[in-house]
Amino acid sequence: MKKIILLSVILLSQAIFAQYPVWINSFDTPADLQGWTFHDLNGNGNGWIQGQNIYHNGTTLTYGTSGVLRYSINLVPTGNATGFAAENDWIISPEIDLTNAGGNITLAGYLGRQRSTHTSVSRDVYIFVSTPQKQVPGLSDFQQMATDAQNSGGATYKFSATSNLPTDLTQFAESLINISAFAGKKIYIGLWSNRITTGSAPNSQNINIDEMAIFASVLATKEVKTTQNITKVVENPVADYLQLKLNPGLKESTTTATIYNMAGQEIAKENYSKNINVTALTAGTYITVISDGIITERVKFIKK
Ligand SMILES: [Ca+2]
Ligand SMILES: [Ca+2]
Repeated sequence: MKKIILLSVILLSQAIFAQYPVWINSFDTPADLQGWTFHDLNGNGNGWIQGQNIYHNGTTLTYGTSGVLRYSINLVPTGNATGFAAENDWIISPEIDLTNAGGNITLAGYLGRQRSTHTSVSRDVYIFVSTPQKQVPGLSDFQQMATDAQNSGGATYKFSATSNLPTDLTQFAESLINISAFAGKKIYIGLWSNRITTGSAPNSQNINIDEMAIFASVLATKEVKTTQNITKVVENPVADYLQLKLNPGLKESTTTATIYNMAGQEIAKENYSKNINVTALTAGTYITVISDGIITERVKFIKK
């Protein structure tokens, strides 16, 4: 449902562009936060976590059923985290590879609120670009970005939901950020726990993020062709069964194959197997996203 909303928005506004998924993190299980780095700088045991969404059911705070990336100063069923006034917690993503992404690149976030009194749910998004001089950022790089943002009147990139927040607190609002400026780069995303009460979209501390995803209108393939140890289609075009030579880095038992058509619509998703049944597909060109949650690759194939 979420991706359909995203696609409909993009298709309406940019009808001539297909949107390919470049990176998706559902935050559904603890494994979805592998590679992310956590910092609880005020040391109160409260920080960013993967878990169930929190919402107020009218009587009490309770857990929902969605796996989310959550930041909460509220305890379930009641109360506030000790020391929340001095919260200073970061989470930093693993490397997100946009070297094959071009055109219009969109970072989508699906935001949930924890109380109906929270009329704005927003979060500054800090993006570090990997360079040959500094490939992997440190916490201080993100702290500097946050300081620079505060000194210059606000962060450049921001997840924000206000009037589109669903009344049903177990549902999520879509927020889209144009990150086309990062085409061809390798980036890291950092989120802070900071509460900023000024500006048009003040940061709120409590937030449920059901999913984050990056879509691009153009996928280059030159990198794919020149890189060793990468997933390939054994025989293309494909008749009934898509067979892949998997990147050895992928953990086969947890790898999934998600097939998209050239309009960027998800057609099928299944666990990886040696013979992926594609008999139901109509003839044409497709992209399959192969991911074990840590490594994600995209392979184009033609169905006969
Ligand atoms: Ca903390
Ligand atoms: Ca989720």
